[in-house]
Amino acid sequence: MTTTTYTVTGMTCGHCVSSVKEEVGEVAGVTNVEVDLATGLVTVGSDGPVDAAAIVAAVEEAGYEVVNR
Ligand SMILES: [Cu+2]
Repeated sequence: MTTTTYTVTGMTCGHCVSSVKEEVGEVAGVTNVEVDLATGLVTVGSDGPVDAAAIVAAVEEAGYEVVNR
């Protein structure tokens, strides 16, 4: 499994975490999503390459922003 980490701003509570997990989890190829609320780190697991732009779009769809795109 490959993991890629993104820094997301704007998440303030467990609901935010759930929203990000849900949206990012729907991106093609994504098998696992871990979110650390305190640091804003979102770790995306996949079995193959995942389109980073799709991850950024999914985070934005949830209402948050990726800092290190
Ligand atoms: Cu929240």
